[in-house]
Amino acid sequence: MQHRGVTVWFTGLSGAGKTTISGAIAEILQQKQCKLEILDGDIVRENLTKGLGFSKADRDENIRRIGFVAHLLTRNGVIVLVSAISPYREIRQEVRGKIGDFVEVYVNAPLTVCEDRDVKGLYKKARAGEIKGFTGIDDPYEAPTNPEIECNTDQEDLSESIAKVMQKLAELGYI
Ligand code: GGZ
Ligand code: DAT
Repeated sequence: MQHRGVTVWFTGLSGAGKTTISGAIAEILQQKQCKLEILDGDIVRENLTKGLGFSKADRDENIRRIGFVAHLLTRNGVIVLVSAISPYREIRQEVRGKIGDFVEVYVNAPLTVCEDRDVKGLYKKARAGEIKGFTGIDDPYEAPTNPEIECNTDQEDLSESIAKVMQKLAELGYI
């Protein structure tokens, strides 16, 4: 399939569904022979941003580096799927401005739902005080004010979330 380069940026709380939705989108795009790359916070933090923690400065640096790589790929025609909590609005806006071809997906589920899911058991640890500065518990999350797409993963199933993203990418002329 012919397509343009774009960064699709999934932001939201831990456990909201960023990795699940972006992984499913990646599978669909791969089947269509699209050029794509996944930059997932978890993986990126093991190499590109290894050593960074979760202070505001470190999170912003994490996002800036991910944004830099996403920009390089995007301008070479790749569809880049980024999944990172990216809790601060200002740095998301900065990255958007640099990349240009940028589609923000707010993966939105209430904290209580994310906490019930507790995919990796980290909320339990955060509540027990074993992890400090956990997003949503004792660290902020600034929701996007005007995302291109919002997936309410507590109310819609995965196929609906996928459809929203695919439809918007088509509508914007990227695929
Ligand atoms: C938030 C944390 C923290 C703290 C470890 N706060 O569910 P996960 O495990 O896979 O997603 C979280 C991931 C967040 O990394 P990001 O690079 O996406 O964060 S940011 O965009 O804010 O830079 C979680 C785990 O790392 N994790 N400690 N204190 N999430
Ligand atoms: P994140 O990458 O945001 O930390 P995840 O993808 O690892 O989150 O976990 C999300 C969990 O929520 C996973 O167990 C699947 C579930 N889920 C339920 N409905 C969903 C939907 N519509 N979209 C994505 N995930 C959903």
